[in-house]
Amino acid sequence: MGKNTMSKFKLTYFDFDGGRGEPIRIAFNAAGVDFEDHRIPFGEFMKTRSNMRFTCAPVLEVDGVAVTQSNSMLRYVGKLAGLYPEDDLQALYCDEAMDAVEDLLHQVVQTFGLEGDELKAAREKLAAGWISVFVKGLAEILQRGGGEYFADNRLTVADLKVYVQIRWLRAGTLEHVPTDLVEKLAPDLVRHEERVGNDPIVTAYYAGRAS
Ligand SMILES: N[C@@H](CCC(=O)N[C@@H](CS)C(=O)NCC(=O)O)C(=O)O
Repeated sequence: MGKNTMSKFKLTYFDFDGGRGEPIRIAFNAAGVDFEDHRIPFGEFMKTRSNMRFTCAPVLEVDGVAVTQSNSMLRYVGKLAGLYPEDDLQALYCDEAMDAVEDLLHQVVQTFGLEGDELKAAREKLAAGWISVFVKGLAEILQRGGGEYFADNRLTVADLKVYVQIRWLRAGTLEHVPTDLVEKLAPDLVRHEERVGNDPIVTAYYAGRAS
């Protein structure tokens, strides 16, 4: 069987241009494959999540059949788009970067829902702890890939996943996490964010979103 570009795809995720869903949206666009970009308000998610497998978003439906796990989806859509390495070792490098971002997200979400001094303390601990660990680790594997991309010496879905998260960390969305933390710890990741943000695959996606 070849690449499945004929199915009906529906991606359910939150209504913001980030998180686990965003790299999948960009990859669908890069593949030239139509998909239903089903964006749900957080309140609706909380009401319906008990009906969702693993009670989590995103969910990708392929011809009505639901699939979970964002990195699995990203690999799949990456293959449709030609943005996933065919070489096994390069695929391993690509997967490592994507899974590292997943692990980081699991640490970050522990601080959601906290308030006031408790939030401040948790976020400061997170910034000095897990965020620093992951930012430095990602910079290390970017160097292994040659310094510009994580795998295959070209843009892959790993670059899309890291780009979305570094952009988010630097945008100040995460209260009490300094926006210059990434620049201080890993300037190469900031250059990477700029490189990927200026890639025609990414600019084309956002140009389409704006119109
Ligand atoms: N391993 C899953 C994790 C999914 C996950 O944790 N999704 C988050 C949203 S990004 C979620 O459903 N969060 C709601 C919550 O934990 O309350 C994946 O990669 O898709």
